[in-house]
This record gives sequence, C-alpha cells and structure tokens, in this order.
Amino acid sequence: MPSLRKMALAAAAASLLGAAPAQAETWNMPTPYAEADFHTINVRQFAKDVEEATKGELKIVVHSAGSLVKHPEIKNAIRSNQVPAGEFFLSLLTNENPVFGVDSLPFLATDYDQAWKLWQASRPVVEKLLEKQRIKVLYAVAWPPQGFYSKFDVATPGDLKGLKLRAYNPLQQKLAVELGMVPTQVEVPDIPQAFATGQVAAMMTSPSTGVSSKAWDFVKYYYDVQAWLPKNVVAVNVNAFNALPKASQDAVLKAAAAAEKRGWDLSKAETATKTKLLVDNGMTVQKPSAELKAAFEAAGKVIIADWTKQGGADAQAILDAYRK
Ligand code: PCA
Repeated sequence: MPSLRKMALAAAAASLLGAAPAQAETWNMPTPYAEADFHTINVRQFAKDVEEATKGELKIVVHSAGSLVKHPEIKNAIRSNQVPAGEFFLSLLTNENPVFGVDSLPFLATDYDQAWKLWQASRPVVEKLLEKQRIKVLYAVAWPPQGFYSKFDVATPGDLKGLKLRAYNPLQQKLAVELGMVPTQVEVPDIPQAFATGQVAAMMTSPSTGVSSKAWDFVKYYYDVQAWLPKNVVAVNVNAFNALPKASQDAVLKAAAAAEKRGWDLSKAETATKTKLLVDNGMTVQKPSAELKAAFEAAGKVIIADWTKQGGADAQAILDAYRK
C-alpha cells in the first residue's frame, strides 16, 4: 500500500475517532495606518493574543498602511470575504449611511467619556447596519480629539476663507465648505505629498496623525480645537467568523474586548504626549481664538442639523440614547 494512502486512511480513522487535529487557519488582515501608529500597535497585540489563545490554530497576519488593500477598499474587501478581517475608519462610510459618521459630528462628543458614551449609544445601530453586509464588528477605538493644522496663522474665521483643507470623510468636507474652505479627500500616507505639492494647506486631525506624518515639515500652526473623536473599527466577515471552531471564535471575541479597552487607554495616554511632540518639533501649538472657536461651533450646528435630517430614525435614536 502506498504510504500516502496509508496516511490518509490513518487520518480518516483518527477523524472518525474525533482525534483529528483542528485545521490551523491563517487570516490576512489589512489595516490603513502605519506600523508606529497606536491603532496598528493595538491590532498587532490583538493578533498575538488570538494566536496565543488558540495555540496557533488561528493566525492573523496584519498588513499595515494599506499595503495589502487600500484604505477606501478595506470595508468592501471584508464584505466580499476577499479578506476575512480588517480595520477601517468608520466615518469613511458616511455616504453609505449618515449613521456611520456620528462620531465625526463637530462638538457632539469632545472628550473620551463623551466619545465612549456615544459609541455605546451608536454601537447597536452600527452593528445592525454592518451585519446586513455580512460584517461583524469586533471593536472600535477612538482617535485623540481632532485639531486644526495650518500653514498660515488662523486668528479669525476670515483667515479660513479659500484655505485648501485635506479632508478624510464627507462630514469634514461639508464642514470645510461651511467655513469657506476648499476640501480635498486625502488618505494619511499621502498627506506629506499633498502639502508638498500645494494641493492642501491645512488639515483637521489628531496629534497622533500630526506626529506620524511629521506635520512640522509642512505646517507651522496647530490649534487644539478638540472638535470630535472619530473611530477606527476592526471587523470580520461573518462567514469567515462562523467557519471558525467555537473555541477560536471565543478567543477572537475575548481578544477583541481586551483590544477595545487597551486601545482607548492608549489613545487617551498619547493625546498629551503627541501634542507635546508637536511643540518639541517647533510648531506653534495654541487654543483657537474665541472667535475662531465660535465659527467652528456655528458650522458644526449646521452639520449636525443636516445629519439628523438625513439620518432619519436611526440617527435620532442614537442622539436620544446619547443624550439620555
Ligand atoms: N487620523 C486619521 C483619522 C483621524 C485621525 O486622527 C486621519 O487623519 O485620516
């Protein structure tokens, strides 16, 4: 008898006896941001936790900085099960459904406690909508509060007029227009190039992304506006998840809960350290003038009113749950 056949028979016999070793699984996981970014560090720890808890039966291979799938395609790649898991910026999906943009509404939730409360209020709706696309949310982590970076000193709302703003989601584009700026959608890896070529002269993002893109190379001013705390979501394809043995599913869920907590802690901790790095690298870091802040807030009110109208019952339910 050929030995291969013998082995196959032995494996079949073992499996009949229930002694077959479970099939080890490898998941490729695309993420949008750079290796040194705290979200990526957190995802890598999540992958490691899963591998350890499943004793190598589920191995998650993280591909950062859009290297496997470009950021705008990550959600659909999970949906089609082209990749079983991935990370993406939730509010990138605002045009699909306004609800996905709730964390990017200006001055609705401006600190970690409020952002967490908003996530609790919105999570059931976000999960329901993504579930329809066969996507299961594992966890979400907030970025530090968003501030305003500019090549030029912006003392008054008038200084914003005509400024070219790098934007990262549709709500930010609207806010820009409301304030008289000109928005262009640019992904994080392309930020330095967009500034270098004069495509943009300002951006609204976290101290984290300011530091990771070395903002001091192309802008001088940072205004600590604390406008909102948008989130990244880590998600899996429902079929891929359901195909895992129960023990692996449990390990994924447990590691995800730990990653969510760790991610929020990391985020909170680095708000101050990354803001200080902006100062250390020679940027002028300041609070926005009262006049500037008032203009941002007034524009924010317009955006929220618009969003509430477009988001319908789901949007209203989130706001009600959040304000309760
Ligand atoms: N950094 C990401 C999303 C929010 C943030 O702070 C970006 O700028 O695209």
